[in-house]
Amino acid sequence: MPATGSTPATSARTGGDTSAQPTVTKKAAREALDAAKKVKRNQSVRGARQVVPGRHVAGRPDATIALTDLWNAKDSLDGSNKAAARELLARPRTATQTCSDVVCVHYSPGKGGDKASTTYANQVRDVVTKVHNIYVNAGYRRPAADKSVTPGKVDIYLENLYDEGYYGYCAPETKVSKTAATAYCVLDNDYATSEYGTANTPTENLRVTAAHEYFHAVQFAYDAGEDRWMMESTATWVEDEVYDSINDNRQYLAYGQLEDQRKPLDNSNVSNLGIYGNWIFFRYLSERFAKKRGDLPEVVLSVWNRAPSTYSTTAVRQALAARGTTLKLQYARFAAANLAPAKTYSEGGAYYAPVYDGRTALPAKRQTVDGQFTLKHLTYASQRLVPKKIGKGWKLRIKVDVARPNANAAVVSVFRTDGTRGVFYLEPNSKGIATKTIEGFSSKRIRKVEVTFANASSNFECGQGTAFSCHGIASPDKATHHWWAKTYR
Ligand SMILES: [Ca+2]
Ligand SMILES: [Ca+2]
Ligand SMILES: [Ca+2]
Repeated sequence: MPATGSTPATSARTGGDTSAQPTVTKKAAREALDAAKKVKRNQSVRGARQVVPGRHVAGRPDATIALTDLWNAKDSLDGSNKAAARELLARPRTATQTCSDVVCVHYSPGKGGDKASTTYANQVRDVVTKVHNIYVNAGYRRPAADKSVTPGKVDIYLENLYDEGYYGYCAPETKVSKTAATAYCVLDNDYATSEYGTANTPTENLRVTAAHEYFHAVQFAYDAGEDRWMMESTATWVEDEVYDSINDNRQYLAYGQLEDQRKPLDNSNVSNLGIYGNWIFFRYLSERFAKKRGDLPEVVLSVWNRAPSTYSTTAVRQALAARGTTLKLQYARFAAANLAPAKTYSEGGAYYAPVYDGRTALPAKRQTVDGQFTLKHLTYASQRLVPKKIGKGWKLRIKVDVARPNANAAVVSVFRTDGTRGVFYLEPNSKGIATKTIEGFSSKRIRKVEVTFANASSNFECGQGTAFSCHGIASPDKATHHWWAKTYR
């Protein structure tokens, strides 16, 4: 145990206030400083390194995350380290500004280096103003504006960010409540195709970056210390809500639970691109609970409204409870949805092909096969059962033993050869047992049956130094589920 570390192990079960930031240890604070230095001083990008499409460079920490971590840790640094943190968190210096009624764009006019054209600065002002208005009209808090530079307006700086390897970032600046902070943002001075490639036009890169980064500025007005996975996945989610036709966020799907369902949804490790890829979870909720406020689905707002008083997973759970449902049910249905993205998501035809964990072919004979999955919190797994040359008159009986059924669930999906699909959410008894019989289990009629288990455990012992919700340990975490499949007639 670190000598200076205090661990407020607040259990979510108590319903207590779990928003208070754990005191950052000196060691963790120095690590945050080193990470931020690495991020801000990388000068080797140009010519030597490709900037991948997206808001970060692959394999390096995201600038917003690194600076937010440093901001949260800065009070635990001393002496020269504190001064270094201040410098890293400082705003860029620019010559002039152009303002709308809500934001100011600061830039140095001209060409070359960090300079930007006045035409481009005006375009940035208009794009960010539009994004700001979409968020505010959708019910979100305005980013907390500073009181000094341009009182009441949010400041955006233009620099040649490509030199640092980024598309953009926002940094928290001044604490305005127990959890909220003001913010300023930095965007590239031109998004030139010679720097960022031709996958998107410069305007498209500006738009999705502004939507993503400005959402971080909004988030800081709720809780600048919120769990990273929720910060990044909702910021990546919102890109496609604001600019539906750019679709840049699809590139991250391979890293989220659509493809990697055994890595917990709330894994906030910065080297894990799943923090972006799990935007698919919020997309699922947005399509399932489609009610909009302004131009955006209200369910994600409902989650962020709860962020100041609790941590990510509990905020999601509470937002779903307010909709008369449970995280357990929705997480299990999300798991089943991901087996058939083209059938469940409005843009699912363009997503990745679904994956499964086990496949068993069942020939035409009386038999019982079985298996088990051990799942960590907020993960799922699926067993595929395929009829092999089975004619008429056969049935399939599935039995499951769901461990800890208060937080774990099983879903059976029947994929028919006519392209239709039946999804059956099983209701286990007090011992966790449930069954489902599929009549007419023939090769002609059934393409496959998927038995999916989901572990929606979402209680945490906070402040344990992990990369999960509230830096905590899920309690309970692992659950082992069994399944049996019997063919008979
Ligand atoms: Ca540039
Ligand atoms: Ca889209
Ligand atoms: Ca929080």
